[in-house]
Amino acid sequence: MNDMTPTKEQREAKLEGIGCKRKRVEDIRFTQGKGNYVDDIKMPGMLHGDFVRSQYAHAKIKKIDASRAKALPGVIAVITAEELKPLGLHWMPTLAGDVQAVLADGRVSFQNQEIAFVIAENRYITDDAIQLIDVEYEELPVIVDPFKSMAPDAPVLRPDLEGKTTGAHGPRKHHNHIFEWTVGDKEATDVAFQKAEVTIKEMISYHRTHPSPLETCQCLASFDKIKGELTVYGTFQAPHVIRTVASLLSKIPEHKIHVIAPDIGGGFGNKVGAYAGYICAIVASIVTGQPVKWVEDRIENLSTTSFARDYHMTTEIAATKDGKVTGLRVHVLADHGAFDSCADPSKWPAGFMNIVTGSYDFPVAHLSVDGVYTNKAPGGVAYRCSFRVTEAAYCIERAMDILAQKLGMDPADLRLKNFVRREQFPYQSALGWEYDSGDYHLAMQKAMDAIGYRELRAEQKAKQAAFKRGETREIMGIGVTFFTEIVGAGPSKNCDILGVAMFDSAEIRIHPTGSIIARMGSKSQGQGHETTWAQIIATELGIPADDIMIEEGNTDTAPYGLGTYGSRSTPVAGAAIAMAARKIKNKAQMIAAHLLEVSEYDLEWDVDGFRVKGNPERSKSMKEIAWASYNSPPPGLEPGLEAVNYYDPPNMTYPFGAYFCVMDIDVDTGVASIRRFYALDDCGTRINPMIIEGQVHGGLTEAFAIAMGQEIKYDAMGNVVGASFMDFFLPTAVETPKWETDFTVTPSPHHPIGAKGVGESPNVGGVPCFSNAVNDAFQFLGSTHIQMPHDAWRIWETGRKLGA
Ligand code: PCD
Repeated sequence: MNDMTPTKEQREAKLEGIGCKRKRVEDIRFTQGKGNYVDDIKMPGMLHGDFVRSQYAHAKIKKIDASRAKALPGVIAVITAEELKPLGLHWMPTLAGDVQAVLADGRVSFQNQEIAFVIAENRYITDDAIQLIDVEYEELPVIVDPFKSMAPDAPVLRPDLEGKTTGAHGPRKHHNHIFEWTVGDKEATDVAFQKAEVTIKEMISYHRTHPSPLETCQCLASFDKIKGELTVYGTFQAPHVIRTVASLLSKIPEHKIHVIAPDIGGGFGNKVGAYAGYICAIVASIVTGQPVKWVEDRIENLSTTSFARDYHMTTEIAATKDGKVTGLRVHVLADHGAFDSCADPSKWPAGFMNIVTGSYDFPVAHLSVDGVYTNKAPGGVAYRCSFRVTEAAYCIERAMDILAQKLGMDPADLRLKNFVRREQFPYQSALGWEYDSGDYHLAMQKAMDAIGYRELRAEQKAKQAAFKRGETREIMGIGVTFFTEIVGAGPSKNCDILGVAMFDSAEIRIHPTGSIIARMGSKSQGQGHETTWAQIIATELGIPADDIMIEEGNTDTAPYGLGTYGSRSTPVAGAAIAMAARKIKNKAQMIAAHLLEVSEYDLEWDVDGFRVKGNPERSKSMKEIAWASYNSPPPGLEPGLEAVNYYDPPNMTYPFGAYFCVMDIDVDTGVASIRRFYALDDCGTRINPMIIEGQVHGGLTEAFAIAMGQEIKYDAMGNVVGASFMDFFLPTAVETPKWETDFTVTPSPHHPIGAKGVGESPNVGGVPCFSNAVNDAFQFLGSTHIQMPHDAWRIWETGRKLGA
């Protein structure tokens, strides 16, 4: 060794492995407009398809006359339910065990429902042809209010289910009822409420909203009649699942279907499900023998392909006078729209809503959820959330504030008093989950110190007094939130999609010169997997991240995976990478031992290779081992250096965080300004701190949008109002507050590198934090709960109602 010999730290730094703020490698193409999205793909002879959609929310279809459209030059075909019937494709199964009309079968049940698919030479002709199709309707009574859906005389919204007293998730109580799902100990919870010194009860609604990725949902289907092979490019968060579903529905053997998800411009849960557009494009390509592209526009996206939330949560907490929680009871009325096409693991009709006990040590709890049909778009996607976790977090975090108010206690102190304590982990929750790890008190204390919590409360008190004296028209809110998430679906015993267990996978192949290609079952929509997955391999195998190429999204080459949503990639696919790398490392150790002529047990790992214990001068780097694996493997050992791992996680991971929002509200204009927003996240081992920060910024911006304005509304006739960016609140750089981020690190004990997911956390924790800030501001004027979204109009109205 001499001065030129790099130190261990220098060698480690060169790898750009776990913990490094490595710049995002994919951004080189994204920032130069060189990404390759579905709509960039053009094929010879490609046709375009688009939908005729319903003007009405509920109507019988008496007649569809496409003759004028078919006469238009350039129009190739018009497909309606009648054409799909002989193929058995006019209805499709949903992920939630229901069925959904692909094209309206004699009736429409929500506005903008797909009625006919027009195929033409280009998009312009398709759009002109749509105008020429005459649909004759007979209007039917409409239900938009889920609370009216189960009235005895409510119109039947699903005649196809008439007389069916059981659905996919058990008995149905009414013709518009979908399922009832209950968890927890009802009797013990009732007893806790009977004995309670203090109780609260509030109906907490989480309004209907919708993800809004930059790129809408789209696909390009191409059927090769000679080979009998189907190729589908699409904006798929779960490409393999799409391949399996396409094979089951079309009867085309799965090996003859090639599903490719190229670059994706944001997913946010919107691109998990299977939509009518995919089926129609595939059928159209089979029928015409030409490639057919379908691209949604913005209004179609916001009004049809999968809403989120629409949960109405009647929430009760039982507690002692000094603020110890003793029971939680929640009933949810879930508005699923016209079909139950929630994208949840099969056994979970309300997703992971039973994480609703949150970060608190509730001895008993009970949750019941009733799903109902209405005349709204179907969906129920996890918009930046792990299957209803954000609803659960909103519910408990609002309710804890309401309890604090009733007890006259500080909301942060109430939380500190009821947190699951560090020594209780792994913690068994009253509703059945085993939280893997956490240190809530540490995180909360760090956050309170950082924001200067007690001083802020003093300032707020002074402001309130000044307001009451009429000296100011500004009030101040402090939003406090402490959330626990559940991400990484999921152990196969708990979670499957249409019978496919929710594991994930990685395949790593080292080339002779020591560079790597790794292929994954996950699929980035912007998260930065090409950057971070390489970092995990770099640390595990001692090969620089820059020498590692990550490939996702091509079902012909990638190992089978369940895709990317519910922040599951790091907990599941991320674990598969580490495990595959460790298989390779074991083999590499055998090769190194052979090359160094020592026993494997005499070797130790040192950053980027193996050394002989006690004789550090003798070593073999991974690069040398890679070369040797191809030309001089030990006798009896097969050449090459590669491995595949399918990882079935033993448990989910439970990231958590403490969020604080300081908000100033002008009661005369209803304008709320965010003075500070502080987010502390704990996602265990941090792979790339810069990417995590970006994830938190993005998620907080979406949380801000949802809490402060974003909403999909319907009028009494079932017209969807606000499904365009004119009305749907999408914050730009102008509205977006400045974010302060922070962290603690509590590794997951069961994950190979100790990492938990993080992508959704800021949305899960952010929404209640903004809402708690608004509510906190108005509390001193006698308000207990104000429904979201908190746009300026509603805030102004609240002030007026309270006589401010
Ligand atoms: N990380 C790190 N570390 C840790 C964790 C994590 O570093 N510890 C990172 C990773 O690697 C990546 C990210 O971060 O890169 C994320 O992750 P996660 O959490 O695992 O997740 P994922 O699975 O990957 O993804 C998913 C998510 C979701 S779910 C959503 S909505 C969203 C988020 O993601 N989306 C998006 N984010 C994002 N971003 C972007 N850019 N875009 C998009 O789209 Mo769902 O359910 O679907 O609703």
